[in-house]
Amino acid sequence: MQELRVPDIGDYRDIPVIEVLIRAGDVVSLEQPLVTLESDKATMDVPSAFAGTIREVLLKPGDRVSIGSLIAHVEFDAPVADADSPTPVIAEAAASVTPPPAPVIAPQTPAFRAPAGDVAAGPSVRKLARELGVDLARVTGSGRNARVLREDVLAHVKATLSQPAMAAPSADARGAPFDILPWPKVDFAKFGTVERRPLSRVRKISGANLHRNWVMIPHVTNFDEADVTALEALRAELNREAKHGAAKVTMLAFIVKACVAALRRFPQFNVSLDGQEVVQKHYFHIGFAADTPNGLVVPVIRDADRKGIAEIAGEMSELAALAREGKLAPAQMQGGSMSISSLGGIGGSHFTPIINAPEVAILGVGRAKTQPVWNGNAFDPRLILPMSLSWDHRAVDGAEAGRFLAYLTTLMADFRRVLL
Ligand code: CAO
Repeated sequence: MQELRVPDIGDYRDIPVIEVLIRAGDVVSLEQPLVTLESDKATMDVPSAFAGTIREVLLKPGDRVSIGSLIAHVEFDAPVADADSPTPVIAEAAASVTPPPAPVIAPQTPAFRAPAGDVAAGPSVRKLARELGVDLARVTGSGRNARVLREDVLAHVKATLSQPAMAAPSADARGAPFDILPWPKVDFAKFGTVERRPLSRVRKISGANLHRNWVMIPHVTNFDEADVTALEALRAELNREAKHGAAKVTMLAFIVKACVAALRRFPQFNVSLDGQEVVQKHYFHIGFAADTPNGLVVPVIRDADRKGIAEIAGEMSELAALAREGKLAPAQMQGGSMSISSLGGIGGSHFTPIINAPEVAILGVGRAKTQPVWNGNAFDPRLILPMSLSWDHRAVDGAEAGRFLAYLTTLMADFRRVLL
């Protein structure tokens, strides 16, 4: 049987034990924290110097300890004979804290080390967090080096309480929580000059929506290419013929129309999931991602099935202008059947767009490029449009998605088929 005692902890005397982390019968590993002490400057875990079985615990919360105080009796598996045991680390690694000198009770001196999570916060803040049941790892610190202050804990509690109460988890909220690490706290100024500015309102809203959609929807993305040589020739011709002042006929307007035709043929893509039910839509409203100085918004072209190409192009241009001015009404961004995200005017080929819930599919459009295509006898220069379809695997299956995208590319290659 061995004694586990408090090692040299520097100039500290009569430090309160705030937590006892072991019980008789526990099997502890080397350096496993045994008790947590809290001085007026720091919180420290005392790790075990032995791997073994705890036979008796001689401390309780509230006891005060100094160097040499008995913590527990342990029946050890193997003694530690490492004079170079880890350098002591104190939890409060902030500038105000002086680390204690290296332990002197060699060779079996336990080292002091930061508790898991290693959040920078003072003892009184930790105490407050404990009393309020707040996990400090979840609190955003506003102090120097992201140190958590008293106000941060209170703000966290306030924010949590102001969230809508959940009497019982809904079907959508049930499930295992994500056991993920807290967001890294970095003092960027250590690496160079930086400035901080608040997120725009649009980015806050779109970011929260994108995050939810990314996490909750099982996305799959299919890639394909459409030969739009003939369609581009038609578009150019229509624009040449257009009266002065008429809206430009865009590739995107054709794509909207092709999506309507594909939704008609594959109505399982014109749905939303609502709990245990599928809501089948009999309307054809198509959203399109618009880039604005303040972030991404998705205006919706309503009843695109009843509108012609020129009308769709004109409406898109108006909605995109409203979006850039930040003047879109909420109703102009709701009710989509599916959405299109086009980077065709910017560049790039395939990408994986995030579904705009509660829709179940989104089409990503890349930049068309002239490419040599084998026609059986020779290579033909053809204008090839990259298309990426992300779809919700809860609502549709891979074969259906393959057919949907293949049909879209067929329509784009021969737009007369949209009439069929
Ligand atoms: N392939 C090749 N060229 C294309 C193309 C494509 N798929 N799509 C458009 N172009 C060309 C057009 O021919 C036009 O060229 P000209 O000026 O020489 O005529 C130019 O790109 C601009 O296109 P456009 O006027 O037709 O505009 P658009 O319909 O492509 O885009 C809009 C409108 C609102 C979608 C766009 O302004 C926008 O915001 N795009 C970004 C969308 C976005 O951010 N998506 C990502 C969301 S996920 O973060």
